Amino acid sequence: MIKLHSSLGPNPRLVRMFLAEKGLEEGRDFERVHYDIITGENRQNADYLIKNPLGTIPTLELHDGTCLTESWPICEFIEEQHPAPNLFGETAPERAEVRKWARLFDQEVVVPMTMGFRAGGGRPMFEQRMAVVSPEAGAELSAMSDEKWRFFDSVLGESNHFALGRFTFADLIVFCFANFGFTVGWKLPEGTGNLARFVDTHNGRTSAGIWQQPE
Ligand SMILES: N[C@@H](CCC(=O)N[C@@H](CS)C(=O)NCC(=O)O)C(=O)O
Repeated sequence: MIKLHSSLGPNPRLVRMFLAEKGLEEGRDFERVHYDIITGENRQNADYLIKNPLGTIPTLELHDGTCLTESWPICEFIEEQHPAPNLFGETAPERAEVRKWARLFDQEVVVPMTMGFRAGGGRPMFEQRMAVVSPEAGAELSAMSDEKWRFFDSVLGESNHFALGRFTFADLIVFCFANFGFTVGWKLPEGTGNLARFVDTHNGRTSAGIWQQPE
């Protein structure tokens, strides 16, 4: 059975939600192997570092031992293996649209938000394991990401979908990083009522139950 090396956090949960959206079940279609990232188990386990030299989670380990890393490419792999329901677009222009929003969000929100978190609230956990910026720079990065959350709120408008007028990977990544924020005490920035409605709506998805599960 394929193995998902998983933990707390938005990236493994993004992949788990994606698997759930595809109707793939833990225990039946894949095995989940849990790592305690609070204690840094993922960066101390020599076997895991062979699978993913960066030590980050998730990794998808295939039947033949091939290890795929980085949550977005893992999701694209799953999409190719399990095309229905479609989550990345049916045609090349549709896929470009979905990837455009995912790429913008990944660069403009995920990078500053996660760097800001590691330099602020996440500092005790992260400063021993990677370079983190100063608390002041972290606060600036968090402010930059909040400004981009406002941009995403404005482009969302009255829709609950960033691309193709239906649920896609672009919605999934935004939903997961909002939920990650909530788990670490972050709140949607003021004036982002569209995103609040978007999160409420997608909370109703069966796959979103993953955010309520203890690890
Ligand atoms: N770019 C990677 C990021 C992976 C990542 O940072 N994962 C977090 C969990 S959400 C992690 O491993 N944190 C613990 C650590 O870095 O030691 C991806 O898309 O999968």
